[in-house]
Amino acid sequence: MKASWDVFCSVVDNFGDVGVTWRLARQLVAEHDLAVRLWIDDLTAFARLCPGADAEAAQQWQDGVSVCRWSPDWTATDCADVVIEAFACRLPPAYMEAMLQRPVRPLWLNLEYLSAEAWVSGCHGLPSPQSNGLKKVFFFPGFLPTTGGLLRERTLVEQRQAFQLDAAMQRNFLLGLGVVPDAGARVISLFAYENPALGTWLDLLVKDPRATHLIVPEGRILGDLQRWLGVEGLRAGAIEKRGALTVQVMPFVRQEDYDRLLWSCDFNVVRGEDSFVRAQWAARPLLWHIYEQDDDAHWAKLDAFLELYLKGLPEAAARGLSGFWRAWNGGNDLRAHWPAISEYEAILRKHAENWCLEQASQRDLVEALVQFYRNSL
Ligand code: TRH
Repeated sequence: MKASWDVFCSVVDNFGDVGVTWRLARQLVAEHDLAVRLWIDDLTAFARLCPGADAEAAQQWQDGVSVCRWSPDWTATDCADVVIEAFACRLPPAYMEAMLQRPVRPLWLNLEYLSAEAWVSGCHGLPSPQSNGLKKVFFFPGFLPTTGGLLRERTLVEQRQAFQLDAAMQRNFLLGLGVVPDAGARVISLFAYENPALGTWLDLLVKDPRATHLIVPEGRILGDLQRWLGVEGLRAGAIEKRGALTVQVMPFVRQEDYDRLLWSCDFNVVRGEDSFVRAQWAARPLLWHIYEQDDDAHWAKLDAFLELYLKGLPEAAARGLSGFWRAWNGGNDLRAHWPAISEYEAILRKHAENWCLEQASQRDLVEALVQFYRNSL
């Protein structure tokens, strides 16, 4: 019999929680043939990433995953062999009771947020005995072999490489989104949180000798973009031209298409956790708009990643990239940093490919989870 896995996801805000768990659940089914239920408390967020989904259904099948609405009034259900509590969401008390009653206790894992900080290696896989007698294990994604690794589908890198070698496929994909960049234009995707300094970068792109086509999925950055453009009611479908810069707003697309968009671009602005990882698999230079934390804990995370990522880059390129990332995340003027990124574009691109291949040579997160379960038996 197939092992059963329950993945619990509480949507705090944005799309990262549901984005990560949906990807994880699909991969458990597709690559390991497991019986997976994904419990989500906000199916409207899920339906944005998986447009065929029903935001009202108590249960539905999507890509072989049983997607279940996690409603506040919990109906008793059997617990699975493996229980994943994503990002420390709290399991329903009745479900925990079922875990306690089970003759063979399930493996209970808390899947943590991604961080490149050094302490992660020391905490990955640590058990935490609970007062009710159950034991929870902390499972940390990460960039080093001493962590749980990153979500990466088995053939992802090959698919991405084939796509990037095929100019017609890229053109057709963009055409399908209604995007037709001018010949030779630099194509950039922009998926970020609010940033009042956005205009300082766009001003440079307007005057750049090279044309830029900026693709902006609908979302939180639109307010700043709108202010800079001096227009109102900016929404999907809008195309605005200012000097050498064309700005195009597009609708949110399904996760697979968002991947292809990242693969099609010369530079990707990404945020949070999942798009940040996907941009690394896209092997193109990127900017990470990190999710801001109240106690400023995100700065340590940003610097820890930069320390790993910048290794091997010429100093001026590394300085340009880290300056751009830090200025962006601080909401500061971006003009001093972009020229180096433009100048070192080819080097940054090669570096991004090397980084992708180095990361892809490590075990992926789902493989690591499945192995962890096997070892626990
Ligand atoms: O939406 P986010 O800002 O999510 C954040 C982070 O995960 C953060 O760490 C967490 O604490 C917070 O949520 C609660 O960014 P993220 O992680 O990149 O998730 C976006 C998801 O949306 C990702 O799976 C990619 C997907 N996506 C699409 O499927 N289509 C699209 O068109 C776009 C722009 C994104």
